[in-house]
Amino acid sequence: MNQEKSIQAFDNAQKVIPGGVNSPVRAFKSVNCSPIFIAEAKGSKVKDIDGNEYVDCVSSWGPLICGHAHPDVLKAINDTAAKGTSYGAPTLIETEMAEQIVAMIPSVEKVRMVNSGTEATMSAIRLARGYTGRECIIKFAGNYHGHGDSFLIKAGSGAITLGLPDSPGVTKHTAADTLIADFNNLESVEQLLIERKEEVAAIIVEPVAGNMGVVPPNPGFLEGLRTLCDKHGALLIFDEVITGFRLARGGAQEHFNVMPDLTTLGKIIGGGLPVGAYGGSAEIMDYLAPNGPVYQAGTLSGNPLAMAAGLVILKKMDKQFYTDLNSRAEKLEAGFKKNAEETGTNVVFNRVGSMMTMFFTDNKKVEVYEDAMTSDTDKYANYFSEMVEQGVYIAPSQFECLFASMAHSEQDINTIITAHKKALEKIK
Ligand code: KE4
Repeated sequence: MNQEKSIQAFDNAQKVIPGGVNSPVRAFKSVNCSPIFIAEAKGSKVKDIDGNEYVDCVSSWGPLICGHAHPDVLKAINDTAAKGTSYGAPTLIETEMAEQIVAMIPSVEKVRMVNSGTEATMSAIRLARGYTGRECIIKFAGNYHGHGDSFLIKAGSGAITLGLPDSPGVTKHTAADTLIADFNNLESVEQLLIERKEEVAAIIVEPVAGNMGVVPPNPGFLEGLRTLCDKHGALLIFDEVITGFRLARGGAQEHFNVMPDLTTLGKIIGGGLPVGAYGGSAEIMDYLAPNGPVYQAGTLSGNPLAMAAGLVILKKMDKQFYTDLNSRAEKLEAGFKKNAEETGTNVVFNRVGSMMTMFFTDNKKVEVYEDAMTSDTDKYANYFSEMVEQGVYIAPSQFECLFASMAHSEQDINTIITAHKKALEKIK
């Protein structure tokens, strides 16, 4: 692939943007190549500024579950924008979005819109602390909940990708209130709850980890967290910024039938525009200002454009939607596993619904953070470059997800599987 313009663009960008990017993982550092600058996208394809076209498996890190520049989304944005873009006052479409989320997410009775997943998780733990009167939270090593100070301890996603799981700038007092447990290890959670008796306001978890690569909850893990929270008076927060609306209409909590006290959402809700949300029981949510004492606010929260774009997508999510989406993912899994076997490549492949990760590891399983950390990130970097060379755009990190999307055609699926096999053969 000729990427001269992207290379020059990156050089220019670095003069005025830290690292040349507005989010670290986009710098392609862990895959040892210069980042691709995207010019445009449509459906399942993205095109870079050198004119190269790729089948997209990143979906902007999850939001574009129906593909890029969906005509229905563009129409909704255009029609809404024609009437104005933001008022900083209540609008009917915000109520419509809230009603839609309440109808879809089983545990949510009331919901507050914000502008990113980070804002949603930051606000959810503040609400949990305010509601319980307690100060500590428990998170899991390798889980990523955005870049809020309380979460940049043993964080996943771009933080582990760059080897920065703990960030400077987070004060020791803040870090002291974040306790770290091990994903899929209930004993590690109970030990903290006993040690810090009655200090833990909430446990926040990615119900399916997506930010150390995809790591599903072991049977009983989520149920165990629910039981422990009830026993110790802590709130259970499901961070469904990735899994929400992706695993099912009702997200992971519907998929696994485990109900959290608070749910954080993002990505898919905005149809590609900046949105986050958090919700829960009316009793807990009414602790928020202006009804209650816990403060949270935002100039562009509930922005009409983002509401319009997101509602178009959420309203497409019926039973058939998930049947069709997951059948694409199943075909990818079957093809990837067959390729790995035929090329004799040692991998572990984890998939839940339409989110999946192939770990380059000699491990037989990846069930915990330490398993994911055995991955050969150099091998992943070579694999990434080969896939891009063949016109398939995957996450520039071993510790992220590959997403199937409704825009992936049969031909796209075959293109991805064929490229995958050639890439495995090339990097042997
Ligand atoms: P944002 O603030 O990036 O909208 O959401 C933060 C967030 C919260 N919770 C989960 C489970 C998340 O996955 C994220 C953000 N996801 C990453 C990719 N896995 C965003 C990509 C990036 O940082 O550029």
